[in-house]
Amino acid sequence: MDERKIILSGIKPSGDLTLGSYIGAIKNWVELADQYDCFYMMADLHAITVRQVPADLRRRTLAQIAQYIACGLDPEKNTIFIQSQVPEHTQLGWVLDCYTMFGELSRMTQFKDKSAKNADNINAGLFTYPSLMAADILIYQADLVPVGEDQKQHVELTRDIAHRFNTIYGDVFKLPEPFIPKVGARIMSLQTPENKMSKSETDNGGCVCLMDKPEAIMKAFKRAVTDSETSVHFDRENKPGVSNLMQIYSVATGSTFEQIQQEFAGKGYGDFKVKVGEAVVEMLRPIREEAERILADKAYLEKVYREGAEKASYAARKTLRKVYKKVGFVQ
Ligand code: ATP
Ligand code: LTN
Repeated sequence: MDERKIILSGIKPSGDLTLGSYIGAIKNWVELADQYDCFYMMADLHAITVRQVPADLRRRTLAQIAQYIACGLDPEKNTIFIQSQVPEHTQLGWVLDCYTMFGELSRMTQFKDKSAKNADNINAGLFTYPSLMAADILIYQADLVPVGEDQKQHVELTRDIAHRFNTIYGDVFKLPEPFIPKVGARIMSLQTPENKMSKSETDNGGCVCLMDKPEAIMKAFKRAVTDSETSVHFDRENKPGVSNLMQIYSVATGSTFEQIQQEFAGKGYGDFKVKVGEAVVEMLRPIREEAERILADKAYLEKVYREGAEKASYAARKTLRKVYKKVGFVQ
């Protein structure tokens, strides 16, 4: 019997993967992969809470699988799957809808943000998004959910839903913990460093994608917004642009903030921005090259997601059966 602890995480294929999703989430998935039994999904069900072009959604879902693997997730060791191909998620999602309160969902920051940005399409799925996310996590009895800072609130709600259910029916669900990186939990836009770098907002040059070519990456960093001072030091409040670049550089090179401060003491922002760009180019180069190679092999990709869905479904069914029995559905 495999006694290892379990990880579940996922990303919506709502845009091309960004430096933010890599640093905030995927990089940690890769680092944790050896110690846990891991499930990583393409959250396509969650993606349609915002209107998607069907052909783009399909293309991005496949590209995302190639990028997960290229980042270092071995499909032989990790279960990599597409959320919509494991129907148990939606089955449990409905049950959990009935154990999630209107007030709780109304307080979710992501719901408020997305409603403001999509005022013409505030649909029920956008509202109940967190109960489906809770189902994603609880159905595998996950111990740990590695995500960026913005998803912490959803994991906390997942714990509340699980606790509520367990209080009524006994110990059905394990309570999961969020796993949030110390540096890079919230990478900001290079153009508007007050805002999170986000893959559905790639137009203004503030976003770097994993598949961007070196020239595009260098251009984005050279244009990155800083401030009117000249000194490279960490001050998130007053120097959001520079502090963001320091976080990115720290993750890409392994240097501490102090070492970065020393390295650039007396030098201008121009130098600093070029160095950050170069470090990111080198960090992403092997990922892009490997992802392009994998994406060309359609048969391999299909094998990965078919086997992934089978393994995921097998694990998910166990929890779903238990839940159906507990709530009183005829077996
Ligand atoms: P969208 O713009 O469609 O909402 P997104 O760019 O915010 O997408 P998600 O799919 O919501 O990306 O996030 C994928 C994972 O990466 C999540 O765990 C999220 O917390 C993390 N993440 C996303 N953007 C960042 C960021 N800028 N900094 C740190 N982590 C991030
Ligand atoms: N809500 C997440 C994507 C997501 C997820 C999950 C993350 C859907 N289901 C389960 C962790 C665990 C997002 O917007 N990034």
